[in-house]
Amino acid sequence: MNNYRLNLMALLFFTGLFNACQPNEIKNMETRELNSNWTYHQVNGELAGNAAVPGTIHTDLLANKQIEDPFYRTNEKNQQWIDKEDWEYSSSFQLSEKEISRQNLHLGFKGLDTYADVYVNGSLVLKADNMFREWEIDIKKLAKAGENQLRIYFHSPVKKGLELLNASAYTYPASNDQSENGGLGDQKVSVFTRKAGYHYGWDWGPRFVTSGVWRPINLKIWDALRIKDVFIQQKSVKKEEAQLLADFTLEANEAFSGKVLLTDKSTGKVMLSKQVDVEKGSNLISIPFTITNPKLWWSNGLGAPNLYQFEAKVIKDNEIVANYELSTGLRSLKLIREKDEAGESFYFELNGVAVFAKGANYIPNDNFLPRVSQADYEKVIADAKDANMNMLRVWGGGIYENDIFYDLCDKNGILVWQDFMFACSMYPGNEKMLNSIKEEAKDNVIRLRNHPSIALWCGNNEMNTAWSYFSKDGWGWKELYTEEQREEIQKAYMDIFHGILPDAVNQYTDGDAYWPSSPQAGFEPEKHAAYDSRSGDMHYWGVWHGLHPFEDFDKYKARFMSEYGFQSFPDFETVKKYTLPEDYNIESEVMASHQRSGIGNLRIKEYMGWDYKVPTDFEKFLYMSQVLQARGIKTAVEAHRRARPYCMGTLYWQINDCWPVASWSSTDYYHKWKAMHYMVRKAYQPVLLSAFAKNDTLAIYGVSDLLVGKKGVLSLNLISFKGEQLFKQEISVDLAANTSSVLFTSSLADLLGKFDKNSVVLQMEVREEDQLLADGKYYFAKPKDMLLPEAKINVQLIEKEGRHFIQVSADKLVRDLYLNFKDSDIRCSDNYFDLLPGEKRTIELTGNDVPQQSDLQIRHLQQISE
Ligand code: BMA
Repeated sequence: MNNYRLNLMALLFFTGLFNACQPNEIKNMETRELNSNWTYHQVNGELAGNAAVPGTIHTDLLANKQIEDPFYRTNEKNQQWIDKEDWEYSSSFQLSEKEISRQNLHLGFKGLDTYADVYVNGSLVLKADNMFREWEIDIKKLAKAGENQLRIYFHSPVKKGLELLNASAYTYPASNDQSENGGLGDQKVSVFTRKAGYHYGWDWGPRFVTSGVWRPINLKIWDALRIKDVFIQQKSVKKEEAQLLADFTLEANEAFSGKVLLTDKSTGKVMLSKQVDVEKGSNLISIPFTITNPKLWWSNGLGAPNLYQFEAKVIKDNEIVANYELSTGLRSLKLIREKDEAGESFYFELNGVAVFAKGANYIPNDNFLPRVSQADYEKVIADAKDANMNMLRVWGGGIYENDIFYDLCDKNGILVWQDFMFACSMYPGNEKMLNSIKEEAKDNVIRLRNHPSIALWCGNNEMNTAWSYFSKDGWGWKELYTEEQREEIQKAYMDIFHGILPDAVNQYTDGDAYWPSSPQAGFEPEKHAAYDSRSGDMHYWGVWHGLHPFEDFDKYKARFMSEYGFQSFPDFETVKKYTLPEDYNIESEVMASHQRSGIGNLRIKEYMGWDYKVPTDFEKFLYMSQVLQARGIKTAVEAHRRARPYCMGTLYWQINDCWPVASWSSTDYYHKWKAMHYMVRKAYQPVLLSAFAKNDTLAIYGVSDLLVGKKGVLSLNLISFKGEQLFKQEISVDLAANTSSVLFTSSLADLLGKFDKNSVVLQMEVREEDQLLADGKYYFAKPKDMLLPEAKINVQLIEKEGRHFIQVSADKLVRDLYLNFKDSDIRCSDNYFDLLPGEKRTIELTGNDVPQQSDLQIRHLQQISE
């Protein structure tokens, strides 16, 4: 006998022994993906080809070279016919005799967009009508051994929408539905269909009302019993002990007795084990358990986002009949709304700690969702984390995101403010619609409820403010209706946002917070005052829409700022990807079609003129728009953070883009950081030094999100732009924990002395011993009034152990220095910064291209002239 056979026998022997004491591997549940071998064809036309599942009709047409890139130049315009067609998708799958003899065969659709008739072997098994729902169909009776046909007929969502619109007694407001661009005149059909609102266009997005199997399809095969769902209810979570309740949803073919087990996968420890008897059908079995000294889940900046991996099993006769895996984090997370002198607080408390929420609003990453890759999701969440964020708001005009989004938020300590998918419109409230919404809420709340990152469920975006049923305010919508119609629309609003949705949150979660509409000045629907800063959350659009100056960010501080923003253009490298040189003018047809805010260009120019010189050169204008945006949002973030604990959150609009466009985003469609994202990273650091001048006094605030107080030294250094040190002061300061405090005040006149405010900068630093806690700069004049000297900039490219760096220094102050490597994908670890005279910075360069000195382009404020 050779060694190989000996080893094999030993292996078999030991495996046998092992099996005698351990339950066997699961034989029961088989899940098979049905995402391959799909084709599509145009129902009333010639177009056909191989299809991707998950996918969309637009991306299939693109892959088959039947249309051009929808995002290039103005291609969107001539692709509006696609959403007026019906499309059919077909595939087949094999089943063995053995498989069809199994007790259960279910076809699962994670998402169908949207009006989809599904046929199995020629029989209609489903008429789907809600993109946000999951569907599962019993195909046991229809399935056969050998080949099985699967066919999905997608009705044009636009034609379906028009049918519903025509059948409706009146139209509904939908301010961002770009019906004209879709060739529909003023017929706004989006509100009739449970489909991502932004597919119909938005003020940062094109109109592509696509169709397709947008999430995976699978086939589930099992016998006696399956674990459909496990929910770990967190009854009480404290440092010493977590009291939990595991809810097992078991589906049995017949009455069944067996053992339910929950193990901690990382330690193998059995958390609970119980003999249960279940009945035929669906059974909810709740079993309490505790974990002593749990590893708590913390948000980014406060601690480690510890997660638990659990595995549930049902065991009978030493066989694992069914299993289910899940991940969760243990934490106590509450929305604290308590009456106080001003009104009512609005903040999140995580494990007993008041969290100042720092983050952004988040929109879908593409118009064609299935092509958003895992790497894209990882990048967006990494960008949030790297910018010191701890919260993202999944905004209501997009989608309930894919599981991976929440997995990444869990892993990276990013709290999620989750809107339900309703935005800037009013929706019909007929029975069919309400039932559909009820099922949609159930599907998504159940799917997402184990994620520790979910902090809040919010009913909708801006509907209550816009509609303002109880007051004269609003966006002029209710005035368009008769008394009776108005009552009907209001009833639908109440049914959904004060009925169905909070009921779903109450019924399916362990007490998650619900907030009816963002913004809202109180829970009751009457509290829709848009700029009431005493209670609730606020969307402050006085800056931008209302033409308020950036300085007004300090006047409108709410309890929680859930939206505010300012636009910029993406950088020239990104613009080049969707334009030709002849388009290089912000008013050109192509650039205008990649700017969806009607007032966008005007606003950018107007604000720029207030603070900066407005360049006529195209590339310089793009650069300046980013510098301007960064300045605006810095002003806002600092004002909100200084105002803690009155204000306890700041989420700017918006972190990402769904196509290459001029928008309020801080990272563009290609995940390239704009000036604002670099700035936000600094403004969101755990400790912030923020200088703020009012009347004649300058106050320097120390804002700390750290949970321990710090004793430090604040150094103030007044420097001329040319490099003379004019004045220096060091002060011992107490930086209080988790709050904002004034560290220093002075009259501006005293600080400046005889020096010209247009030629000096105040450099601020706070250190604890050798550790720099924060630094910052304060300028005394508007950028356009500053006497910026001509500076000599030195740059040097360095390669060290395969990594690339650039070292920059200058003899005089350089403002808003932007380093770019032309026609490359090189990213700079820092950019758009001010360089003090004599300061040297080393910046890492990453990307696929090797940085070349000859490609380096340097921009800074001194170069900008009108
Ligand atoms: C907010 C959002 C979006 C919009 C943005 C910019 O109100 O809720 O509807 O894209 O403003 O206008």
